[in-house]
Amino acid sequence: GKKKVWNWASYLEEERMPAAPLKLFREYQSFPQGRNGFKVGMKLEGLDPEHPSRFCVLTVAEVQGYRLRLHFDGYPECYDFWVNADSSDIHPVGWCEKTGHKLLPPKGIKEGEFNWTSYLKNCKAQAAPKSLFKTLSTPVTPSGFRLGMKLEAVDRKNPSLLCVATVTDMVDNRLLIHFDNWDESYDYWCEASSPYIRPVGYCQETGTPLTTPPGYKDSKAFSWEKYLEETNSQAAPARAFKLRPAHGFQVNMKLEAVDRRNPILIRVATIVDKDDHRIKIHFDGWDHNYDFWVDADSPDVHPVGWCAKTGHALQVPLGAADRVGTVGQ
Ligand code: MLY
Repeated sequence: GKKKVWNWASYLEEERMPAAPLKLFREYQSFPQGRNGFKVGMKLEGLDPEHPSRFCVLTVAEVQGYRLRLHFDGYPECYDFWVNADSSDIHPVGWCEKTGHKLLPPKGIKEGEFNWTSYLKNCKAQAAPKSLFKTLSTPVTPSGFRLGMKLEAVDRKNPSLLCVATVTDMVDNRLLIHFDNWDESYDYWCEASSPYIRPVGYCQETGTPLTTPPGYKDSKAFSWEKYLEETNSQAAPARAFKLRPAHGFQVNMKLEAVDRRNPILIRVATIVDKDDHRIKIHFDGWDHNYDFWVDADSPDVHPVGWCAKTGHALQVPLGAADRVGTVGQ
């Protein structure tokens, strides 16, 4: 028989489920304004997703639709990762120097010996033009957060823990959260509206246990007042925290989501559960074992039609090609 190609409109009708409405998505999850102008081989600076406090020398290794695969210069391909073209995690060549951030050189080049001009010449490579990077649509509003300020923050790798933490970097409207006396591997970036950060005193007020810095003397009798004094630091002011309202996504809404296990792929997905700030994603046609929780504002979650609009392949439900819209059976 003749097969029609899979399409969202008939699929939604057949499933009798709604597409998640556009208004529920953040701007960077929704349909982009411009094109992805990045080309394979272009070099740039960006955050290491495994160590989000580190800015690294990266090369565009692959382009698909509005996404790019980034490669750490000098390192094996297994560390490559995917971002959207308008990611806040990437910056043009020279950005680190301009903003006073340490740039980790490519493997094999010593810290003090890296220089973009000669490196680009040696590699015969092009720096990704500044015009390709996201420029903030709204100006950065002063936030009340300052470098070194202390707060209570959820350890995202151990989400049951609320811990003593410090703002160790700020870029545009984002804060880098670091856990006191822990290594950088638990660090993460968030906005002032994040549900994962709370002002000093939140745990005491709510009767939640506070995880104190490892090795801190009498952790049982932890006092913020004493700790702030000892560390010669300030608490982030309570007014700086602007907890965002719960998202509006509902169970059964459909969307397009990056497959974490194979992030080159974006799949047809359904929301199967939710809490205030997260949704649980199910990939249509796949076992529920693969379902996973993701922040509702994740850049890996997109409205129905995003792949088609941006020129990205979309993985349709398993078996759909043989089942849906097949004529003459
Ligand atoms: N079981 C983990 C817990 C680490 C928690 C670190 N947070 C508080 C930053 C471990 O001991 O490695």
